Amino acid sequence: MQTYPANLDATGLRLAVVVARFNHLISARLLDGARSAFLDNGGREDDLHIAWVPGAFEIPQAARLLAISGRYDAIVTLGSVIRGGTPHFDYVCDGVTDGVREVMRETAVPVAFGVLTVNDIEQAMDRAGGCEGNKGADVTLAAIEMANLLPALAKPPSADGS
Ligand code: INI
Repeated sequence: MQTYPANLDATGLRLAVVVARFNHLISARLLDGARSAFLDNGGREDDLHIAWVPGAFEIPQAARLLAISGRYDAIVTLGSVIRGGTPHFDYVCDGVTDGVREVMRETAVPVAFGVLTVNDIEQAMDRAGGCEGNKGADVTLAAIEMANLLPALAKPPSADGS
């Protein structure tokens, strides 16, 4: 039996973060969480590149270009879509979730999804460093894990099973 252990060591990894400026207060907190998770796990500040975009709807386009550049081991996407009184919420949510999924399928570069989809600002604050932790940090750990796992999966196993 062969098991691929979870590896959260960010040493040597290059990470790009695409972050939406819309609801800036939330985004800034998510970005703080992402940065801390990367640096606390061995990543270097020089290997962390940040791309701000206007809103969540623009995230997939920027993430796609960063992924196909071949410069990054993983991409982290951050933002928040807060439900209002119009169907706009659903369109933006669908656009960003479908778009990010498509980038992962097309490029095979891990793209972690850290876009909050919430009913109100309080829920967003809870998940951006409040009582429910920091989603930016959580998804960065997922990005690191996938960036380490995918090359290991692609490599033929050696005779000793390592
Ligand atoms: N963008 C967000 O990131 N969050 C939102 O809550 C939001 N709402 O509610 O409208 C939002 N809209 C802007 C959108 O992402 C695009 O930037 C805009 O439509 C231009 O393409």
